[in-house]
Amino acid sequence: MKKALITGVTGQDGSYLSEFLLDKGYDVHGVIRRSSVDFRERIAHLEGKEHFHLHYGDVSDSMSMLQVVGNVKPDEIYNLAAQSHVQVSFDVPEFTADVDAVGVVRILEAVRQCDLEKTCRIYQASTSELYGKVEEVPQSETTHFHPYSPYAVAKLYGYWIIKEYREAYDMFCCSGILFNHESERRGETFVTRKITLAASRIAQGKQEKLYLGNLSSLRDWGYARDYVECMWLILQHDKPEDFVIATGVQHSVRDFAKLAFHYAGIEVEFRGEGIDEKGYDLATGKAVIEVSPDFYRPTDVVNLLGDPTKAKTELGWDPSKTPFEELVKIMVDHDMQKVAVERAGEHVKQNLEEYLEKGIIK
Ligand code: NAP
Ligand code: F7E
Repeated sequence: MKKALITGVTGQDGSYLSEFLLDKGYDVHGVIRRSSVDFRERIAHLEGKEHFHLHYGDVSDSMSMLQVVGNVKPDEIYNLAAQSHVQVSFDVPEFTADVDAVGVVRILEAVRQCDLEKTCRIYQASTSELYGKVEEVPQSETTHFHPYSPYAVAKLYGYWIIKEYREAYDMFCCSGILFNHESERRGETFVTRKITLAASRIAQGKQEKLYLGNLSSLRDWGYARDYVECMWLILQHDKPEDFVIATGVQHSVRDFAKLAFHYAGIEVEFRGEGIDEKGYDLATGKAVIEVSPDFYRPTDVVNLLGDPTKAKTELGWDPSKTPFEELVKIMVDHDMQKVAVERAGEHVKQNLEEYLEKGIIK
């Protein structure tokens, strides 16, 4: 039975990758950080399974990484741990560098110190943010990098240190240069999930308006569940190489919002420009989407489109498994249900309080 160690196991990708590897018959080990909140929502359904194990550790703590790697002796490591929010990286640049850049070399060194460098394969979660202020469209494995945020600069170190250890020590370590991938498990402050949750709340009368930043920003959005398969394929390849993982299809934040609101039952039309642009509900005439400069970034990456040809031809991965429209629908359907359940819960609570007050139930 192969052993995989996943850092960032509690995140969006970590949870899907755990499910994928368990299905493949792996013994899966995840690294978790101590938190004041015990409930790990995305992996709660896996905890207690026979081949799913959790270890305390932190990629900013060399000793803990050395201990986990030494105890587990994994065949494969997937380094998904990161401070992954680009806008937040402007607020916590030093922490982002420690985790997203130096964290990578801590793992590589832990593997070497444990004498596993000839047997353990390592996947590094690299990112399309490396292309930043893009120098060509679409972006492929040969496109120049131009990182454009503290997050991207930190990830650039991660990318190069992986390449360095591959060449210096002949280690099987690779980067997947992943373009944005989303899902119903996406963090709620990333733009797609922020939109699908808000559309669901507005449609069910729980929110008035959604405030967004740059509506014209272009992204190549895929489904996270499909992308974890490619992480695994990269480590099964006969030689260690880096791969772009993307769909090859591009949409704006505005397109995403229009479609998400449509699936939530609200037809939106955008009017105006820049900070004055608004999305109007065609049925009521009310503005349901407005622009707020609070969500503008000091530098923003605005034109990402990946070329997945290499992953398609060399790994046999299918970049068009879940088209954009289906991805948006999956997310909206999930969030419409989540909001409906929350509303039902509030209703039950209200009734219960009323009955207690009136002495109908004790
Ligand atoms: P995510 O949901 O934000 O998950 C990040 C994970 O990293 C969480 O499990 C988090 O743990 C963990 N983590 C953060 N700091 C850590 C530390 N110091 N030590 C150990 N674990 C730590 O991110 P994601 O969307 O799943 O992305 C996974 C990886 O792919 C990240 O490296 C991200 O930068 C990269 N990436 C993502 C995308 C995308 O579109 N999703 C695209 C390209 C690359 P807690 O739960 O304890 O916070
Ligand atoms: O922003 C614009 C924003 O925060 C996408 C991470 O997983 O993917 C992710 O980073 C775009 C940007 O993702 C809002 O300015 C407009 O241009 O959803 P996001 P990201 O920055 O692309 C990459 C590949 C990663 O590696 C990262 O880990 O949308 N935008 N209005 C907004 N963004 C947010 N968050 N909130 C808004 O209100």
